[in-house]
Amino acid sequence: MLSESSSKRHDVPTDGIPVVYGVDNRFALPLAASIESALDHLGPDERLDIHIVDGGLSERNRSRLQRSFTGRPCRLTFVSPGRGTVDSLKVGGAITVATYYRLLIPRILPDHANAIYLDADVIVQADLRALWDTPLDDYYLLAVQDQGVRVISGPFGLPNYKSLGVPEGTKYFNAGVLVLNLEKWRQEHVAETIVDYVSQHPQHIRFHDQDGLNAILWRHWRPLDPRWNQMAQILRLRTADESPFDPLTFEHVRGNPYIIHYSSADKPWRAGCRHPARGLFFRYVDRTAYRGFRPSRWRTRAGDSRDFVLRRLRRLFSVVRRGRG
Ligand SMILES: [Mn+2]
Repeated sequence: MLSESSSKRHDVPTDGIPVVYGVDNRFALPLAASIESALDHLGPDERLDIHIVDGGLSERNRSRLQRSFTGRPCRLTFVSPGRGTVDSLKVGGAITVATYYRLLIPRILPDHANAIYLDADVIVQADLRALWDTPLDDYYLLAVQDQGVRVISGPFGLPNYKSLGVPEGTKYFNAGVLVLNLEKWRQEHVAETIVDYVSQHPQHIRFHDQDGLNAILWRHWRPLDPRWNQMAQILRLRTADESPFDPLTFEHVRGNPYIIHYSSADKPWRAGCRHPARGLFFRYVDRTAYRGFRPSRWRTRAGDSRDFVLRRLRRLFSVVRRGRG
């Protein structure tokens, strides 16, 4: 039996498969590489309808992105995050406010039943149509089990898992690649619930909205084929036993990923990156308007200020809480 949401999903793509990214200005270049990689693997009759939640792209970066994909089978729409639903969400380190843009997607795409969300630090190596066609049924989202944290009750999981009623051994998912059931999110006010959780439990938050997503949706997501989100953490393991996967799956995820997620702090666009797929990243960069870019030490430091992030966050999310009804 086909559920309502999964049958509707196939009707949407007159504009293409909806894919949402959330970025600030520092992620313009990886975003270009990510889109290029997705188009490179898209089937001949497919299109991508790309929505970029724009948390401060410069005019120059917006036009470079447009220029990179003019005449390609995609449409780029820049969306302002507008006013959010919280007044204080925790950020820090290299994490930017853009991580929370995932939670705005149900509102940003009010007419869509479903959408794909991708972090800008991913390179796609398969046709996104296959991800799009994975049935959602009544789940709130599809995701891949995290290859670092692994379980909610484990180290770096949710320290308060017991009070949340989460059983030992419950999988923790990574939020870098998601298929979202937007209808259910809107019906059940999932974004608002997560925002409330994150703002009420700052002491338990280590991975930002991803912790909130896991705390609220631990019973309501379905695992994807883990090849859809190869995390940097799995590349450091020696055997399948150290991973969440059986030996065959372990080899598939490592050797034949559908999406490569530069999920550690070791990013190809920063100096000194040692990720084995850093070369692939620049192959895609060189097919966009950013061609020729290579990181230098000087560039890596620019704009990494936590104060900057906090300022943006406050501005973005402060007003709407009051306006919530
Ligand atoms: Mn990421």
